[in-house]
Amino acid sequence: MKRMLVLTTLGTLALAASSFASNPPATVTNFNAVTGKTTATAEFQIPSDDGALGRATFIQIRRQSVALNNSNWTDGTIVYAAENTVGAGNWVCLELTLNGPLTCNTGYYWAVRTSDEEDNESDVSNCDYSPTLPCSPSSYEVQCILLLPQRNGEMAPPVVEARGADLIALVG
Ligand SMILES: [Ca+2]
Ligand SMILES: [Ca+2]
Repeated sequence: MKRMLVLTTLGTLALAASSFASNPPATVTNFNAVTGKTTATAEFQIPSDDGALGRATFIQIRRQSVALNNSNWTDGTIVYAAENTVGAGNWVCLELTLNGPLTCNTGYYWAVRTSDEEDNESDVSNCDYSPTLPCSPSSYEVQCILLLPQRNGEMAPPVVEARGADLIALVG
């Protein structure tokens, strides 16, 4: 009787592990783009994956002239796409530089979608409308502030792990 109980427990654990693996990361609900004249940054919390066991391992951010959702996600222009090494729950600040500078004085919608190590894609996040600033010379640009310039003697990655409010620098 005791041996049968052990086998039953192991079988349950194996089943749980395989169903976890196909779960996508949680949906980001606090995505915020910050725009300057021709530059943009994004801040949000890295979502968990498979409950409390993991984190999103890949991040993709897109922009579009209309609100982004699961149905029209691939119509958007990719502005960030990279592996993620930051743990779930941490805030990050990312510079959205893929596909070049933005057009000043233009309406843009922004959203993020993450995936796990098995390419399971999360739902598209909340969509943030952040137009670029006027084209006048006095309009500023934005960039992320690297609060941790060094880590263990090595250059820090281009990602900031901290709460969002202080992460955006105004430039120019
Ligand atoms: Ca997963
Ligand atoms: Ca915004």
